[in-house]
Amino acid sequence: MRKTIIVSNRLPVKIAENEGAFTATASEGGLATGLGSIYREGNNIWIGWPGIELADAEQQETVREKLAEMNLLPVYLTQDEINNYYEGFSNEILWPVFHYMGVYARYEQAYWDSYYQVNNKFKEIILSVAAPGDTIWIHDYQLLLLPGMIRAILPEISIGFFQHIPFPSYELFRLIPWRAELLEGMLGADLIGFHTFDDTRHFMNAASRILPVLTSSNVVTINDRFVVVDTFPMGIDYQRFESLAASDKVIQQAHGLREKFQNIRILLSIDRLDYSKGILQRLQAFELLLQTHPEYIEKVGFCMIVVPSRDTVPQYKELRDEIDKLVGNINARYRTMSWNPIHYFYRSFPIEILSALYTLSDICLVTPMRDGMNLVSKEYVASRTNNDGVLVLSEMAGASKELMDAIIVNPNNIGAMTNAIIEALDMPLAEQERRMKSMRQVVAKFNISHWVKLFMATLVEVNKMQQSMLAR
Ligand code: GDG
Repeated sequence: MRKTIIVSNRLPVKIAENEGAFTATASEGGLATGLGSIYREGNNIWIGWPGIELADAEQQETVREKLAEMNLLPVYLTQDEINNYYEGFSNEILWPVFHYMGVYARYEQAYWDSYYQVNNKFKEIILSVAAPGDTIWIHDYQLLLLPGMIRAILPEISIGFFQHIPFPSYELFRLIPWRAELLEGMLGADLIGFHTFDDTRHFMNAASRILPVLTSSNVVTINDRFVVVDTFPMGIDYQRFESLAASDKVIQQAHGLREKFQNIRILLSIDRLDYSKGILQRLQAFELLLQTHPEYIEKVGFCMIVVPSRDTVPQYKELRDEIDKLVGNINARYRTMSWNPIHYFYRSFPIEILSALYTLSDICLVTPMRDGMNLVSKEYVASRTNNDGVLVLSEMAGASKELMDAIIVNPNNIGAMTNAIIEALDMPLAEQERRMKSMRQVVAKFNISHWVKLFMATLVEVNKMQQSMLAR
């Protein structure tokens, strides 16, 4: 029987160890939910790193068996591979360059060697289960070489690749010493997907300038094969956020939190700790609001959640220190005996609390310097079941191409962000409703299952076209 193999760096699972015994719990991210309809079916499977370092072969076997029950197959990584392939090449080269922060990149040969080896390790594990006729869907920037590596062994197999982060302009991408190898790796796929039309265009441009390939609109011809490159903006599990917002538990949570913020308009932001998310600039815009519009003192509260991430990488640690300092300064300067301007949390929360915050916040500030899509913006919209609330959204987030009824800002323009917050605070209810309703329609329609179906159906179409070309 033909099967579909999903591949990503990380498996959608959390493994915990307690006195030598292991438990595996499915994680609930949007991608995991969306792809659940695929990998849980029949003999389909999801391959990736389980997020735990296990050197002991017996322990690896125990966890492998547990994961097999969930249709998951682990790729175990050593500490050295985690350091060089994941934290090194993926997060210290590809992540900054693809987010237009080229100066942060560290082009270490050891990172590249490990990236190549780990992609090859993934290939070996895929080949241990893949058979002709199967479909392989590979996700994201940690595995750019993998489509090409599989294609070299199984020339006929169907491969889709989706990149969740931006693809930068050619002028940035060309900086990477291994740019040609990366493009050749990606072009092993039959279908390559990005969140936005700009990412797609940047990829086509880079391919045509760096490789001896032919490109026309959204097709790349390489070694007599053609590869389709197209735009698939990812959605969220709209139903889940809408029904969470309407659930008793969340309503109670929101009510309890609201009582602590009486007569205060709440601004919310939720991000992973990352320099791409524009956290410092957002704080500066909020500070400018308090400085230039003191009438908002004791009238607004900024609830800022930063989820710990990569904080062993020096730049992330520095960013965290800078956030701590700036929040401390603003709070010390503007707080009163009965009011605190910023409620800053450096930790993650259960989804019910996020949902309660989405439902009770008057304004959501999503102002990344660069973001592939940004799902928080869509989750906020899906949670606004009363159709009120205002989204302030960076034009550098992929989501801004769809959520055009947000207040769109350039996150480098601090004054404009402050003005956007004022516009949001002053926005009449009827205007809020008009905008929110229209955004809710978009997020409801183009949800995660629509995204999964569209990508898979396009892959089938591309394969049919390839076969009919071969038959000619
Ligand atoms: C990459 C791209 C692209 C956050 N805090 C908590 C929590 N979250 C959840 C949110 C949301 C997710 O994490 C974050 O998604 P984003 O899209 O905002 O950002 P990245 O993690 O950087 O994701 C991005 C995405 O891939 C998909 O293609 O949109 O551009 O960078 O779902 O709700 N969840 C829980 N507790 C928290 O404290 N439970």
